[in-house]
Amino acid sequence: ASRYDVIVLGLGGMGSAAADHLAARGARVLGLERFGPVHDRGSSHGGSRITRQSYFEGPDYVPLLLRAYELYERLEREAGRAIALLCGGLMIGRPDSTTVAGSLRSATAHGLPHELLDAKEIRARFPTLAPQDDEIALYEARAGLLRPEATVAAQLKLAAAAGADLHYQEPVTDWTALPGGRGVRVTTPDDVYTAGHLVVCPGAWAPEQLADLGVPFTIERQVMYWFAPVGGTAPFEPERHPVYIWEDAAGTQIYGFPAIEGPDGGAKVAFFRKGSVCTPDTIDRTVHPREAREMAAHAGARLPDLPGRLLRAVTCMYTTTPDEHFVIAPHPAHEQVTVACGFSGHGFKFVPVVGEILADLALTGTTPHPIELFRPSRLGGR
Ligand code: PYC
Repeated sequence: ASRYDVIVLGLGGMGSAAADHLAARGARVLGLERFGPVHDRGSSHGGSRITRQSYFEGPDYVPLLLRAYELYERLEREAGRAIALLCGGLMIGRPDSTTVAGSLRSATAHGLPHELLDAKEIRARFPTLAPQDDEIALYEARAGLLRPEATVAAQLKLAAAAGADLHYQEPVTDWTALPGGRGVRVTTPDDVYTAGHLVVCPGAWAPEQLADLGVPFTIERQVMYWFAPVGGTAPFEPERHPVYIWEDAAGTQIYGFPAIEGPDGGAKVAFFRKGSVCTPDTIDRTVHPREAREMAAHAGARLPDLPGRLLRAVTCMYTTTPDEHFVIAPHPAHEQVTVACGFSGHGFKFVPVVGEILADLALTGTTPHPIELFRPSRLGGR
């Protein structure tokens, strides 16, 4: 058996961030990943994720977002690759919608730069969009997109360069917190490892890896679609097209991106949180024609030129908590274990700050970042 300071379980967005931050601080780190590096079996693939600061999910997230923006810039510099594209973002809906009212609340509480646009102004500035007369938008110039695969690759590269051992195709079959605070023992099909601390970033494998946490996670199958816009991608290019989240009168949200993959790559759009319950083993990876028709109809009612030909559709998973807030905390039953999970479909923009928090918790037992909202006990957990 080999002994490490910290073992990181899972090397998706959050786990690769933890490995990066821990290794950079000089910890002897082992990362264990059930698939290969930068895979498409979990929740960190699909080419793009939205980033934004006027956060409709709650003003408490804003300080973490401001730090995440700094850390994403640092990651780009250190890894020498482009990750963020801040093309601007629109949060669209009726004035009293969660998307608009919640974003405005965060922008106001934190003095974040933003503009409010009425339907006429939206149509004039962004001619691909066709809002209803009673819809408005909060526009944020510093919103945009992040590239998830590039993020994970950059973090793995930096972690390895700082000395982390990263093992792929090696799932954790068991982990045990040793009595008397003597660290942890982690078992895989290949070996048994010990460490002073375990950081668990299980993504959609949370129900099996964190069964004793007592949090009722729901694993949801989600679908991302790429359409070739009618008339070509030019009006959808990021120089003139923002990312958007668009809530209708029934509360259904869609989100989408500019065309970032060249003239043949189309533009991505998806429903936000309209998934079906699954497990990582039972998820249906086939996207069915009726699903694509529903997406095209909903998107086409708002962006009439977007749904031309369907180019591609890919599934991924959300790990959702009952209140859709994250779980980031020391494990309540084991002080030598830290958990980060339940990102509920809105976590990727926080990846490097979560890495920083996990390194703080694993190495010092505490963090200066505000993570009170993310304690598992709020959900009836232990
Ligand atoms: O967190 O901005 C977000 C987001 C949009 C769609 C899914 N997540």
